[in-house]
Amino acid sequence: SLFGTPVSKSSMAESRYFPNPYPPTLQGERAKILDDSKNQLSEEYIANSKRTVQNLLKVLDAEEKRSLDWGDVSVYTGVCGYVLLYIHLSDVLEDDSYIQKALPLIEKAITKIKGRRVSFVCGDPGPLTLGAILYHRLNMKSQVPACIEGVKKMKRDILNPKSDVPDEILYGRAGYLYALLLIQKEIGKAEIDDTLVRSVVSAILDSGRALALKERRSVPLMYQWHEKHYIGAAHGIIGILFMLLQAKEHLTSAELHELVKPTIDYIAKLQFPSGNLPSSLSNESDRLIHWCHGAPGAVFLFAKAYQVFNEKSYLEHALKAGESIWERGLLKKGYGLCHGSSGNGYALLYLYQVTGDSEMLYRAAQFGRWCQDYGKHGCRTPDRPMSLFEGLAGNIHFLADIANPKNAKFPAFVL
Ligand code: GSH
Repeated sequence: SLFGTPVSKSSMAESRYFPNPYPPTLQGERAKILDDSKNQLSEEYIANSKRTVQNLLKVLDAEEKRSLDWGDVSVYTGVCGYVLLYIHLSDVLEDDSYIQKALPLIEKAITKIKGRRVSFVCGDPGPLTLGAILYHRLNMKSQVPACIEGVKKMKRDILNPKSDVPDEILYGRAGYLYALLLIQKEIGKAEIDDTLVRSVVSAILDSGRALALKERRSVPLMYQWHEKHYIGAAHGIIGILFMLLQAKEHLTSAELHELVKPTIDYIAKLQFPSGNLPSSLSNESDRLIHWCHGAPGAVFLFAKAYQVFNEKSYLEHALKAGESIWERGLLKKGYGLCHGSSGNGYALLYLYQVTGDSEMLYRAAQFGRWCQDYGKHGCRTPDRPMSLFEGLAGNIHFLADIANPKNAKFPAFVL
């Protein structure tokens, strides 16, 4: 009715997240999250986190035994998401049994790849790269080259400017670049020739320059996916620029300062007063706060830009993005990495890693506490509830990582 309570835009937006129940600063926080020196997580917090990891792994195990879908071997929602988690657990828990758990999964996954999709997260380079890493670690040396060759073979589409391969992380060139950089880091520089890395970087820059020119943009690089100019980490400019910054040794100084930097500055101008960012250039709404769209991805880009260019304003943009995550980042969508609370927790953790500020560690740890209570908030169940990017496996990855906050890394994204 005329006198009824109007449904305001902000209350619609609010329905996407839970009000953050935790005090915003360390001061006055009674929960024992940080120890007395305030620079480290308390033993109690770490013990809780580790216990939760073990309990949630039992859930994952049972579900995996019941219903493993070999039709999807991707890192994003499929079998290789579990493989990635187990490799991670073998590292952070220093327990080789997880490698043994991953081995039969990767062996079968590699036989199921489809010869399409070029990215680490959604395509063949995921299973192939993880295979190479596992075989390398297990000293099954004869198996490594075929995996790496499989990854290299995909350069054909990547380097062809006429192919319809996009540039973003989830399906495109930046997602392929990640696979190359990961192989170099985990196995050795000799496995992937720097000239290949350079040619992928060039292809990404060429593509961005061409679109900016075609659209007569005032910014040197522009990207689109499915004809939309997405901004976020998964499908957009932020993810592409972040990957380029991680590959900066393969860029010339001119490329870094005259192409990448002005494009970051352009993105920074799009930041809302709240700290969040729009999901695409055509979208004005301050709504999505996920790693895939909005502030969490921007935290990674701005914080990395601060490290690379050493300009304080980037850090300010990153911290502002962090504020919006703190306010609106405990999501009703679930606990996953891509559009859930664990992905948002990783962004807060990255702010801690870049600033060393215990207030940021405190905030990330509160998101960790939320994720320890997985399943208890009445969130919606994702389509692939156990998966790494939508579901439980991502939540476990985050909880296992936060116990060692300086080394934590958002998987398939941060090197
Ligand atoms: N299928 C996904 C799940 O079950 O977890 C949900 C899809 C989803 O949330 N997609 C992200 C998104 O932001 C992009 S990757 N969707 C738009 C929205 O939330 O309005």
